[in-house]
Amino acid sequence: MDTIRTVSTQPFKDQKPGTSGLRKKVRVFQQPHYLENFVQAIVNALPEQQRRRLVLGGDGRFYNREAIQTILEILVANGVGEVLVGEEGILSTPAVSNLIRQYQADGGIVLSASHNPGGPDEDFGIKFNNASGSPAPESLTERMYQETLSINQYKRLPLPPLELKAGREYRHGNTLIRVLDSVDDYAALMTRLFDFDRLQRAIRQGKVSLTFDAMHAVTGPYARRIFHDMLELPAHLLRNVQPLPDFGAGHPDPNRVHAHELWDAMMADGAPDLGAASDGDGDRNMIMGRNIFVSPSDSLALIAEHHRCIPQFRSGLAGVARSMPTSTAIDRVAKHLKVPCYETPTGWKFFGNLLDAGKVRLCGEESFGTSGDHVREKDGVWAVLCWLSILVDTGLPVDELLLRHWHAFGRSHYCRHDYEGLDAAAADAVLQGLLAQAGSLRGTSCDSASIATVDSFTYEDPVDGSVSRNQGVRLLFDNGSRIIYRLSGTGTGSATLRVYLEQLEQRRDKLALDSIEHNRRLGQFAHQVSRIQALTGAAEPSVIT
Ligand code: G16
Repeated sequence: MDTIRTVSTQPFKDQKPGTSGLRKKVRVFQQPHYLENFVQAIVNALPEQQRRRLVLGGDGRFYNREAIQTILEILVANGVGEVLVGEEGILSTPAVSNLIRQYQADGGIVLSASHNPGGPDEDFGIKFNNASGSPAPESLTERMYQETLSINQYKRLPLPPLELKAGREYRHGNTLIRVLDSVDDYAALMTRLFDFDRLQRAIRQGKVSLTFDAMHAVTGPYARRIFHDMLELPAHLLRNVQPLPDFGAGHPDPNRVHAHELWDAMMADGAPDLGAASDGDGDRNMIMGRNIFVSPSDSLALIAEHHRCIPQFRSGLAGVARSMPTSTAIDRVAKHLKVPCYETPTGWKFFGNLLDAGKVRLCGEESFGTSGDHVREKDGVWAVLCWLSILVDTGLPVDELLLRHWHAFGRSHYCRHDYEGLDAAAADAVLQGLLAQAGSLRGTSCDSASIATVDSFTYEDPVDGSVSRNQGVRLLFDNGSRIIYRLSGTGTGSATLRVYLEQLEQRRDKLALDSIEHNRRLGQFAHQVSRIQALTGAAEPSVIT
């Protein structure tokens, strides 16, 4: 039996977590000491009494298995009391969040680069979730980052390769390692939140049909268990449910570009009532109806509007929350429901305190994330079950639900222009330039609307009072339209500037228009006033969604 080794190391200067943990190319993580340093920094940042029990799992992408073994060796060497690890090292992000809460762990380590591609030349990531199952707040990620800057040693106990089969237990040093089935606890949680008997009956009787695309990512086994085994959805309606380390050479990002197989199926004759896809680690979701795409912002608003169809929310929504760039559709529903709607910066971690304090029960983001107060992560499979419940309860098809919603609340025509592959300093100059010319921008018009406010979004957490500045530059128009500029915090290479466009439409004949087309002029205006081309060289957005 080996003894604990103390390994000398040197800091890496680039281990500052972004929107959602540390994301880098696999080859960066494979450098000697790189992963080890970061894991030791996580441990160092945790007070002694919070090293009692941790959850560990990842989305199964390339390098997941090796990283799990390394992390276990470091956690054992540091005397962590117990580690609950998913079978074969696999857990979806919402499943990790659930296990942390269910087993009252002190936190968890999640391995994923989410919707980014996987493979030896692609992306990997690691993040820490706290005892409530929420991505670590900025105060904690900053502590971890500071640890990475001064680290000079880490501890490691070399272990034989551990067979990670559910039910196995290992005791090494002072640590008990328990291997859990990746799906069991999560599936059990879903049965407590939804009426499975009713959903199953509706599927069996052909009252509702669903096709789900797991994009060769982590939700494959979750979808098989929940949609097929439990809800009896025919197997052929589940697509790409075999998880693969490179996601089948695909890009596990559930949107109209990367989930085109699902998109085409839903736009074809005879499509099922509901189509859905999830991402690499199972926290994002895309929702479609027959011949129609539901924007994530609208999906959030409709779940709020129909929350009584969802057993989890039958007792009411205390409040709701959205990230700042997400459309204001949910604000109008919240007003109608007479519950508060909070506006947070981008990043699921900002919802944690609101959920913990019981101020909100439903949250969502434009970046295909939705979830409730059952976990502290966004939750793809859960969102699909919400939509299934709404369809079964209302008996209405998705397009009709959307139309009725827009008639009642107006429609936020919403889209996002991404400028990828930019130089980071040039991209930042776009934001600084907008703020510098705030005075002259005020009063400038695009069509009949003029800019009323130009500011940089600052968030003060209503629970702990912490303040987060520079969370995006906003151009707010006098008719409610918005242009938001923000730099992505999840990339692993060059900078991406995101420009979010929103126009509220109340005129009935304009409700069903294509949002991308409808926002074209606003997009051109956003491009010109920010001098993107002059500052970055980008003549047009690289992706429009
Ligand atoms: C992560 C966060 C989300 C956030 C998104 C934004 O998503 O978990 O809360 O909305 O990043 O990404 P960006 O900074 O690139 O705009 P995920 O699914 O990548 O973990």
